[in-house]
Amino acid sequence: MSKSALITGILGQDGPYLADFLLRKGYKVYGLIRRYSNPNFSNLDYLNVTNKVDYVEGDMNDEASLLNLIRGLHPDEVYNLAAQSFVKASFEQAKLTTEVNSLGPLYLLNAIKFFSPTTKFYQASTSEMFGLQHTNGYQDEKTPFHPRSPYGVSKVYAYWITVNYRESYGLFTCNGILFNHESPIRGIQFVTRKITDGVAKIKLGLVKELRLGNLEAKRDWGFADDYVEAMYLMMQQKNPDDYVIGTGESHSVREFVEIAFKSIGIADWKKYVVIDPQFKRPAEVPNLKAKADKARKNLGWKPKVAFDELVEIMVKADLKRYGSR
Ligand code: NAP
Ligand code: F7E
Repeated sequence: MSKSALITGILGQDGPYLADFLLRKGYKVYGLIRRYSNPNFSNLDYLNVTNKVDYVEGDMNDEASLLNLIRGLHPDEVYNLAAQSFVKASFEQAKLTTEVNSLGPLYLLNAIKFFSPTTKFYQASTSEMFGLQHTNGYQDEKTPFHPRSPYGVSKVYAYWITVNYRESYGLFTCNGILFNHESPIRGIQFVTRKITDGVAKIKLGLVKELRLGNLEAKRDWGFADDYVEAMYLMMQQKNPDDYVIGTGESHSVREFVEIAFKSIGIADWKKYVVIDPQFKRPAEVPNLKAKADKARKNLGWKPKVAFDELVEIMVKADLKRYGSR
C-alpha cells in the first residue's frame, strides 16, 4: 500500500516542491489549506501538481481542526511547513507569528500523540534560530541558538517542543534546520525573488529602480527542490533526529544583486539599486553559513544547484513570466 503524507503550508514555496517529490515516490499527498474566499494555487500550478494533491481544510491557529484531521487521516508522515515565515513581518505581527509558528506545531504534536502515535512528524526549523551565534564562522547542530526576531524565537519553541515530544513520548519527530532556500516560486517579498523579479522588470523596461535594505547581510542560499529531498530522507531513517541543511557557502545580498544584474548584461547595477531604510530590520542576522556534515554522512544528502546557477534559474523564470524569451 502506498504511504500517505499530510503537508501543511502546501500553497507556499516548499509545499509544492515536497508534494511533487512525494508524488513521484508514489505517496498519497494531502495538503492543508485554510479557508479562503479565493485560494491561490499558482505555486502548485507552476509544478503541475495542483490536481494530484488531496486538499483538506484546517488552520494552524485552530487546534480542533488539526486534531480532527489527524484523527481522520492517520497519515504515515506529517510535514509541518506552514508558518508566518517572513522575518520582517514578525516584528510587526509577533503574536500572530508565535501562534502559527509555535502553537501550531504543538497542536499537531498533540493530535499525533493522542490519535495517531505512529505518524512521523517533520518540523520546518530554520537557521534563523542561530541568529548571532556561530562556531568558527559556521552553524551546525551543536551551535547554540540566539534568535534575532520574533520569527526566530517562535521557531526555537517549535524546535524544542518537537524534541520534547520525541524524548517524552517516543514519537518519531525530526527537525530539519534548513538554511535559506529559494526558487522561481519563492514569495515575492523575500530578497532573492524581489531581486530577480526587479531585475527582470528593469530588463524589460517595466520599472527603473530596485529598492532594497541591508546589502551586507550574508546568507547560505540553496535551491528549494534540493532541500525537500533532505526532509524526506530524515523521515526515512531508522531513528528520528535533527539535521542542519545548507550548502556551506555564504554570499551577501550585494553579491546576489551583482550576479542577477550581470545575468541580464548590466554591470553597473548601482545605477538601479536604491537603499531604502524601510526594508531594514530592528535586529539583523548578519551571517549564516551551514555545516551540514551530519546530513551528508547520515542521509547521504548534498545540494545539487550552486549559487550562481540558482540566481540564473530565478532571473530566467521571472523574465519568462513577463513574456520575455
Ligand atoms: P512560505 O512560502 O511562506 O509558505 C508558508 C505556508 O504556510 C503558506 O502556504 C501559508 O498559507 C501557510 N500558513 C501560514 N499561516 C497558516 C495558518 N494559520 N494555517 C495554515 N497554513 C498557514 O514558506 P516556505 O518558504 O515554503 O517555507 C516552508 C517552511 O519552512 C516554513 O515553516 C518556514 O518558516 C520554514 N523555513 C523556510 C526556509 C526558506 O528559506 N524557505 C528556511 C528554513 C525554514 P497561505 O498560502 O494560505 O498563506
Ligand atoms: O532576507 C536582507 C535582509 O527576507 C534575507 C525566510 O524564508 O530564510 C528567510 O528569512 C536578507 C536579510 O530572508 C532586503 O535584511 C536586504 O538579511 O529574503 P529574506 P530571511 O530573513 O533570511 C530563513 C532561513 C527563514 O526561515 C525564513 O522563513 O536580505 N535584505 N534588503 C532584504 N530582505 C528583504 N526581504 N527585502 C529587502 O528589500
